[in-house]
Amino acid sequence: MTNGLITRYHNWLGLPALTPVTLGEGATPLVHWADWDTHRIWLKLEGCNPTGSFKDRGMTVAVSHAKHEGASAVICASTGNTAASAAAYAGRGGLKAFVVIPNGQVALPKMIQASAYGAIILAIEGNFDQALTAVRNVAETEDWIALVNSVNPWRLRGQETGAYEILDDLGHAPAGFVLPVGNAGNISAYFHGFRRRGQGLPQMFGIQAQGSDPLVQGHDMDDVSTIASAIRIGKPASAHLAREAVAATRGQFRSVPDADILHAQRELAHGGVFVEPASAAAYAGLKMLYQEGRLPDGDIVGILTGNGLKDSTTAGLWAKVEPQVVPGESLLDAISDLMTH
Ligand code: AN7
Repeated sequence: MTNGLITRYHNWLGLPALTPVTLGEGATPLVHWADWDTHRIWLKLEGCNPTGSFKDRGMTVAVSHAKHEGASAVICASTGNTAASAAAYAGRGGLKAFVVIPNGQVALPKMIQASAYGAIILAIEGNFDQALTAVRNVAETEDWIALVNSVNPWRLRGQETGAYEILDDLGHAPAGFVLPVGNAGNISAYFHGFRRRGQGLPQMFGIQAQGSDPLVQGHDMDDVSTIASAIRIGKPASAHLAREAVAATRGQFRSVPDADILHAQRELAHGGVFVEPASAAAYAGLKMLYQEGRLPDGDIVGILTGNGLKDSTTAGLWAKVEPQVVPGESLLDAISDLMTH
């Protein structure tokens, strides 16, 4: 099925009749990862979306709607993945894309990706939150340019489809739900998605990175630092919705240190699932909650938001990239040796 999310879930999205701008996003794998005692752990591989991250769910809806309304350009602030997704869908829809990044704070592969799709990349001296303020001002002033950050309600509507897919795959709501939180759009969208379908709500756990965890601290942060650059965000735009999601489901916001993020990234990768650090944070959080006995019994879904190739140099901190050079004629000896180690 390559029709994409708008065709599949049109009745749930509340969109007017329009021509979708789609790349066949969604329908990502929900992998049964392991059973931990009374918990059945599922991982949803959002890195399998067309641009390698979950952002494509909201972007197909936001860009389709913007084009339908007559916009000729889209703009977003981004830590990288929104930029790549906006660039791809704008390209597909024939719109111009402007992406505004915090200078020096975005993983190089994401910048290459956005640029390859034809976006214009602008950088501001400051953090993501300042970039978001700047693009909001532009979009409020000019009506030909549509803001496609998750403050755009159509982005959130599109991201709700992740919840629809989980319900369709499992046949019921999971007991627990764990995902990484940066600007807090995704957790808010999943909450609304589960609620809209009326098949029950999971307990929702939002995982942040230590050093960039305003929702755990309970206040906005001006200075943020973490190896997980995608979620290096101090003033989550959808903080109020995210708080409602966690409070209504008796979940929690938690944060994990960078060392645990890298460890989780490695553990996932060795099991065949290569994700970027922000996504590994969710798995680190999942393990922490399990060890604390905090997870409810039954199905637990972890959302792995982005592909590992998105920030491959970070994985290079633990993955050995220098090959062992061996003479061709002694390859078997070398392999036999390595097998016994
Ligand atoms: C891999 O691209 O904010 O809590 O500008 O790229 O909905 O913000 C990315 C966020 C998690 C957090 N995982 O989601 C951006 C941006 C990955 C991400 C998040 C992001 P939200």
